Amino acid sequence: MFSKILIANRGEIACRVARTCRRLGIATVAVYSDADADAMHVDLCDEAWRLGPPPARDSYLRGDAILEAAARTGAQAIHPGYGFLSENAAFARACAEADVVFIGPTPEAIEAMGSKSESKRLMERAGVPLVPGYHGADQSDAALLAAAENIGYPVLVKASAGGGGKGMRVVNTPADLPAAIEGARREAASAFGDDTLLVEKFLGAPRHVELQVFGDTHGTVVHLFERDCSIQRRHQKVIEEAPAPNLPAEVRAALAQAGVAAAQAIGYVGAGTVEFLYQDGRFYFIEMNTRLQVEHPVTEMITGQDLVEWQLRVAAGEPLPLTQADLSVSGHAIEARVYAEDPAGGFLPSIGTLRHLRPPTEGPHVRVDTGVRPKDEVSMHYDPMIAKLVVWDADRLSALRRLRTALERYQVVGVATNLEFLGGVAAHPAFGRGEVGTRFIDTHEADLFPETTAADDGVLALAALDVLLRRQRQAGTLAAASGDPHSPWHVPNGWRLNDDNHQTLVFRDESGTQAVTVHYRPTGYRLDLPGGTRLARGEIDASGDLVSDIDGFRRRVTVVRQGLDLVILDRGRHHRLTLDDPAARAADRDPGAGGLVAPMPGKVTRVLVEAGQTVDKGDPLMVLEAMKMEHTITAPADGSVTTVHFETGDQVADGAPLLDFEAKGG
Ligand code: MV4
Repeated sequence: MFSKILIANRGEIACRVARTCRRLGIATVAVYSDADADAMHVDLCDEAWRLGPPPARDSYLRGDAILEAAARTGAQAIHPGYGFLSENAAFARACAEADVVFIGPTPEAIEAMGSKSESKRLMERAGVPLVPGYHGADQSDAALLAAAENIGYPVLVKASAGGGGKGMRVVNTPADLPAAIEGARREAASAFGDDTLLVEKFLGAPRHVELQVFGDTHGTVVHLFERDCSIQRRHQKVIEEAPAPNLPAEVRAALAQAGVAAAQAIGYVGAGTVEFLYQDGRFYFIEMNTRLQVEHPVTEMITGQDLVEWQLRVAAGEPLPLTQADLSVSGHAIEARVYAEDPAGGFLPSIGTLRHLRPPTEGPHVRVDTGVRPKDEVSMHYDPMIAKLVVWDADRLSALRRLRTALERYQVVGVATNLEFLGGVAAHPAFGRGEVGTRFIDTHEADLFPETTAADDGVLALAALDVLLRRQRQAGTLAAASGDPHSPWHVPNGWRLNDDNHQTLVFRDESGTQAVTVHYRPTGYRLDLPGGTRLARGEIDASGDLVSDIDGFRRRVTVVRQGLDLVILDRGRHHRLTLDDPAARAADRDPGAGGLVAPMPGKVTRVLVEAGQTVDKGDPLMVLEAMKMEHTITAPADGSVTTVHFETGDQVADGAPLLDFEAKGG
């Protein structure tokens, strides 16, 4: 077994490989780009080697730099992970030439499976069922046209060197075929440097079922059962599971036999995935992937095997750890890919800082494979995956229940994510019935992309309660720090002369603004909400969570605040609100002048500081009442108050300078 390996990847898969190496006592070398200098995978490895600037072509795709790192660190083997160089035959060859073990299949197997046409020819010889089609050497228009006639329309034109659906064109009539061939050739030549095409019968609504296979260097090949990867969006897998739901036993057995035959036909070594389409009770080979796939954890969860450990042992020349007879399926596992992307914005990547990041608690039923930590940046340089959330239970419905709960508990603030979208898929009745197919998202689009709705009373009550409790805590802090801690002016209870203590909070979200009038009560707050009145009370606990009691209904929610923005994370929903505070906006409007002005005409209800007092950014300085709302003037930065222009009870005009302020070092 190796004593040190280099992990030629980043993110969650690099962390995942490092975890197995640590468990096996194998030293690890990380490689990183400048964008990943502080990344989690670097910290998880024993050593780290800088590859270069962030772009993958200047870092993680630089085989020469990776091999130099292996030589300089004495790594005996390289684990490529997935993506990057994991299916690059030239890199696998360069490893062999550098006398470094490439943890994966032979360059020949990578090359053979990299060509759809060649892989189909090999599978045909091995008796593996193929989609009816043509994958011959004669690439003339006439040959392809004749093939399409023979197959029957609609047909699918595919690039032989393509993958993941790139360069695929559905053709419904003979008249459309010449242009489709021309376009597919052009695209294949530019994308893959190879314009070889194949023509297949188009399957309208297939399931995507794939078989995990494993071969060792002693000629043994086993399978570790199948995965269903049908829930995809534009060839990007979203949810995967094992075993495939509602697959007849005889199909399952035949598919496994075909997959093993496929791997044996090419003397496959290492972890591999044989991909099939399944439709109308029949399955068809489409391609074989010569890497450890993103979704391998669901196979690990139902077999209890560590596939990276298998890879390391096989690459070190050991026989497969188990025989086929030793392997069996236990329970059901589902994986959801958590991404920093915006479903409402066409699933475009969402770049930003993970201001708040709290995965669900891991255990025997929940696994989180991630490569990011709180405050990390999701950059545009790489795939914006946040984590793979994997759940397991004794059966599919139990696993599904765990998935829904785990998704609800996955908290991410700072970037848009697909968490709510994933929750929608997991909660969809059709998914619950196992009606999975590659057209699932298209079919149920209306359910999966609901209209955004305004914050309801429940959310508004939580937001108001959080604001009030934090103000109460802030006032307490200020009172304690002031010379007169027991002054009634420090009590944030909306006190008014000859009037009920109340104030109004205005919250804004995508749907507009909503007001909450707050009436102070000895035991909490009576809130007048758009839909009625509720009694709210609670506390901010030590972790910063809001422990709320709204009309006796108690629950803990996380509220992440930044300035006037609040994100309420409650049962999987992320409610984004902004506290509309004209005074704060006024301070923002003119923070530099040193003067803090009245955002509108009003009356000074509280003066919380005096001339010469030092304050921190955000500290409340003065409170105005205007439009039946209370507006707190806060310190725009750390600094000190130099002059206070008004006293409690004074009327002030819009724009009147209220206090003079000097920023620290200003
Ligand atoms: C197909 C197909 C329908 N008919 N081939 C091939 C690459 C794979 N990632 C997508 N591929 C497909 N090949 C024939 N003859 C439909 C797809 C396909 C698909 C397959 C599985 C899972 C998701 C998919 C999404 C779009 C298209």
